[in-house]
Amino acid sequence: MISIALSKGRILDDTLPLIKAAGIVASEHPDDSRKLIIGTSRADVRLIIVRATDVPTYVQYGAADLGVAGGDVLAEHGGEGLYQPLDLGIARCRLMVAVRDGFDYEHAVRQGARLRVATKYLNTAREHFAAKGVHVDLIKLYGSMELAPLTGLADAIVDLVSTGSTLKANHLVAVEEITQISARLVVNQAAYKLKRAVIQSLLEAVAGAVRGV
Ligand code: PRT
Ligand code: MG
Repeated sequence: MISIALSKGRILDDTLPLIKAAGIVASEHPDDSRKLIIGTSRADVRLIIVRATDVPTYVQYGAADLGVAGGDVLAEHGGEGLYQPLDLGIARCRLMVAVRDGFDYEHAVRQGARLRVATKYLNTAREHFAAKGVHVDLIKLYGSMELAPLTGLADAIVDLVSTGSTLKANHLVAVEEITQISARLVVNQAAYKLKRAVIQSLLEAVAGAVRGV
């Protein structure tokens, strides 16, 4: 049996067509089902529906053989025990630093001011600001980062931006790009060795779907 960990939401929507092209069709749409384990058109493949941030954990411990996770989640997790053989090119966005419209970020950085930065990406943010030599106090949030600069919780946020409309609606502006993000297929390293033939053929089929062939 091969288990694939997927999260609901945008990654799922973009992943289902890719695995379908690889011959794997979910027997129920995860959005319409309360089931957390969903069978597929292939008797030897099942889908496990987990929180986006939990995908690397399921795959790392081998509770799922494969998974699809955003580059943001993987960077924050650290990727231990995971192969990352395939960039799926889906759920694309950018990890950015953003501030309230009118806040002079460049000036604050030049002055060597200690910035308060709210984010759910503590590790990634810590590395980014350390590399720039900017002193920051990081505040961990679990969602709605955009609220932090508006309420005085933080000077800046580190968050994902795709269309930019959430920033705009909240009078925030992006001032720095940390990295471009897309979702990747990840594989448990031990499973890759033990179930090599079946996982390899699955990877090739998904890679073909990504290339559009
Ligand atoms: O919902 P849950 O807490 O379980 O997890 P989640 O919210 O992290 O999951 P989900 O499904 O929202 O996102 C899963 C993955 O999608 C992320 O890990 C990213 O790799 C990817 N992704 C791509 C995004 C976005 N684009 C994105 N725009 N994830 C979140 N956003 C949010 C962003 O945080 C911001 O609040 O959308 C808002 C900005 O969008 P725009 O279009 O207004 O710029
Ligand atoms: Mg969400």
